[in-house]
Amino acid sequence: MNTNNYSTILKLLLLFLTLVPSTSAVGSPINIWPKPRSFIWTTPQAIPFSPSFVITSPPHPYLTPAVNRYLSQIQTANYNPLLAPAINFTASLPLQTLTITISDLKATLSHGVNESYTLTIPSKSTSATLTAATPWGAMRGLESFSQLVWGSPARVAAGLVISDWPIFEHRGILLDTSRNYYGVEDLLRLIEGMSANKLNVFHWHITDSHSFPLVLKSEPALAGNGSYGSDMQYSTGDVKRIVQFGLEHGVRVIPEIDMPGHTGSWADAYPEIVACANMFWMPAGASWKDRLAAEPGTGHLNPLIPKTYDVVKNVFTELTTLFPDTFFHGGADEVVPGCWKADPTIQKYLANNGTLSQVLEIFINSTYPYILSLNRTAVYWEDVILDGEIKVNPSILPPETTIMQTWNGGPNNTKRLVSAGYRTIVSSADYYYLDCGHGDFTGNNSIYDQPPGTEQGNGGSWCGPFKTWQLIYNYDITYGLTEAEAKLVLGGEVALWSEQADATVLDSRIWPRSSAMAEVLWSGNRDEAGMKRSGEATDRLNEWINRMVKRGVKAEPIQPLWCIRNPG
Ligand code: CP6
Repeated sequence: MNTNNYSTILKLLLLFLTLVPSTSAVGSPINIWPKPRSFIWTTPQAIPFSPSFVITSPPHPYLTPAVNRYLSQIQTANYNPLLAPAINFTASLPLQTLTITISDLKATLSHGVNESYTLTIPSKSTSATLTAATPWGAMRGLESFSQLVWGSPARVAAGLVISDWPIFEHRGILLDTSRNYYGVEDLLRLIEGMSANKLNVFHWHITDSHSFPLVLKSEPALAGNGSYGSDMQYSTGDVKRIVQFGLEHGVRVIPEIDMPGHTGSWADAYPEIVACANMFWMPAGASWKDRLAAEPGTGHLNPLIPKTYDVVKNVFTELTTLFPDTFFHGGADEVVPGCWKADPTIQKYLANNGTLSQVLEIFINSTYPYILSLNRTAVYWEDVILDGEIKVNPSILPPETTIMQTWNGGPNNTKRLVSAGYRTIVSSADYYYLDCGHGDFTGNNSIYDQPPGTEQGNGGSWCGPFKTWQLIYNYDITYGLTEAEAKLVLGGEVALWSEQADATVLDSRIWPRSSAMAEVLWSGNRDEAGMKRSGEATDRLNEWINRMVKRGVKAEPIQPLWCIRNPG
């Protein structure tokens, strides 16, 4: 047999071995979450660490702290898997070095940055290598490496090559810090968990009608009067810490200051710029549609008052000094007729044949160019152009400089947005809303005073049903799109709205359900044969939950331990 044939057969064998799933009642052969796009691990082995194990990398303001963090995590590792991996602990050389090489050290953490990496851990060498295009790819590779470490004394999987890169560039979590407050440590723990799951966007829904916790030097009254109290605010120092922490974990922080709706809390500082701020629940005779979430007053900024723009521009300008990311979320969801209609200046405008949609257009036309002038890309909720009585003409929001985020209507709305040419972020409420708590929070005793069948419209159970990890895992965010349309889907975000959540439930509402989305957006939800990989994913997710818990993230269980010990 000539060497050519020999190597072809070897390649086929490698391919075969990587394609055949493990069926034995031992741990999954590769317990990395999200599962890598491709790996070769022909003879599963594991090697110990030398006491003087080091990770070498080019110095970098954010990668270096990440390297130090992973090194100390490995040095103190004592993770025991739920199921022992079927791996030979044959006598082998201890690992001395993990050498990181990066081709583009200057790449900044931004949308679309190259996150690919190749990790090689030989079984008969004292050195492993991690090559990446950027520092951010190196962070992803370090995370994979850390998940290959287990046992005490610690060993690392060896004899393998992982080549890995994400399917979607935008993989995020939205957290609402207005309805209930979260401490800075909670947000840092969230970012840490995100990075471990290779999620790269923290969409921070900072403000809403309930409270305005962000301290701004240019507008001190907003948080001064509109927060829940001086102990429930984010100072400039807090924000800097969160953004810095994000950079050290490869997680972008995108701020959302929701407007013109959802601004009731601004009225504590500036009652004159907020319409219907004192409208409690709903005006007499209005339908429930005018009320939306349980709010102190649904509160919409008044687009017809010049002072509104003085405040908004101060907010935008200061935000660019706090948040380096080029994406800026301008909100624009749930602008409802009842609010603006209750305001005398807007009533006058309507009496002169103006429409509510024109009022919104005035607001967008006065704020959108300002966002662009600050070198930011504007992200809006889909409501601004789709459905509802109040929406703008899409021509004022060109797809070249606008990104839409969908939450209504499942795959249909994604299709509508991308077919109109918009780059789209998918946060479908039917799949990706994690906030469902326990029952009615509107203060409306609907279970007692509503006729049967109308509870939904009265806030009785609008957040339900609870979204399971399987529902999230099986959702395909490009369902029904053409190939060209699918290219406009940037990725997805799960959302934790906080009417019924705060730090006491943060970890368990987020994890492991966000891990489900994290894997789908990184490497998909199907095996090599094109079938949904639910069984294999369940075993690996159990292991991943266990590891997250050991690392201090209180992910909730998905099965009894019995099932884990008796797989298949
Ligand atoms: N707050 C804001 C919310 C919601 C949205 N925006 C929301 C709406 C419906 C459900 C859950 C959350 N609470 N500002 C919609 C984007 Cl089911």
